Amino acid sequence: MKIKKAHVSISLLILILSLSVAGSINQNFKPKIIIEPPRASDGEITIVTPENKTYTQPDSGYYPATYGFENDLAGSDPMVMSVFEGAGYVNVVDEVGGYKNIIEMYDGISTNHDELFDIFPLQTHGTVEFWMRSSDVTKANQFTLLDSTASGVYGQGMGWISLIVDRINYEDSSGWHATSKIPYDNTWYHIKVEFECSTSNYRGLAQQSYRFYVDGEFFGDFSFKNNIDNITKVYFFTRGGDSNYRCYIDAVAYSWDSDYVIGDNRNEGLLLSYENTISLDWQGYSLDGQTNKTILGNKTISIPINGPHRIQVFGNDSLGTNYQSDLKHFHVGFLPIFPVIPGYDLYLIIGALSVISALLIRKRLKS
Ligand SMILES: [Ca+2]
Ligand SMILES: [Ca+2]
Ligand SMILES: [Ca+2]
Repeated sequence: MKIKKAHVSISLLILILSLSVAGSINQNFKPKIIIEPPRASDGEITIVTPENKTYTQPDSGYYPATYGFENDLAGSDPMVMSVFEGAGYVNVVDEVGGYKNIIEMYDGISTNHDELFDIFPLQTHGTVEFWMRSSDVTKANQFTLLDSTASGVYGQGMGWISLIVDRINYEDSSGWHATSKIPYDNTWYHIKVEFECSTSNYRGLAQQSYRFYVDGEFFGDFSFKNNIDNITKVYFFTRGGDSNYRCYIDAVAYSWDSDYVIGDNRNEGLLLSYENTISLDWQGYSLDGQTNKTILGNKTISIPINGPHRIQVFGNDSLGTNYQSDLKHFHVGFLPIFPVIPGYDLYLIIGALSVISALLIRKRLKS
């Protein structure tokens, strides 16, 4: 009887062990997709992506942002930001270094520069984040935030930040300084700037100060170059005296954009793309039946949580007629990250359990 009991215990032990091992190996589960009936549409708007499938990874090279340039044509100026092409051109290009739909600023002469800029509602504090890359970091690839009195890059502002002479340099109330950060040619950098003009202590910042992060590495806090009480412009620009290089920008995002969550542009998202057969004055989309978000066209959205989702695009024309696409169903099934048990550890565990079992049997047989 005692031997039988020991047998039952060992069998149970092996069963539990087998189930655990099988469970940790079988990670390629496919969750069920719930298909709901689509709403009627006359085909004026047709969603191309997301596709009706399970996404296990994001759309490569598409970063969610306030401005991701997904709706711009290669070779054209961006619709959502302004340009000054004093030294060459500022255009949208399809892809550079794996990043899709980005801005290229080509500076070809040493007597003028290029600018990509945007004017937004006055902010007393906030965060601006984006991706930046240069074909030559010995030459100046610069950006700054300016106030409402500024009419160009030399106007009043926070101070300039520049990738130049193989360093990241910044300007504050006492002049130019070099950080310890060494940038490389043809490398994308994620840059985040936090600023505070007022006394509201935004993210712990003192009045008229800023800080920035490069790929998450912190630099700050620095006093503003000028005593300004608002920020309303962002400028990216090349340098007059430098020439024959390219500066790239993507995924410009603002903390005051109610449709954007700071941090989301560090990771790739899903591309919402669609076609419309009629001209639309207003366009928007709704994810999972949430309130419509206004868009100008194709847009990268942040990855929704694992599970079934539905998305729909709406629009209206100049006569006020409303249109809608069919509902597009898709599934997000990113694989959960399980702690990995290496093979040799597994054999060690099985070996140890076998020894313990053998000892137990011996003990029981003796008693
Ligand atoms: Ca982009
Ligand atoms: Ca252009
Ligand atoms: Ca130049």
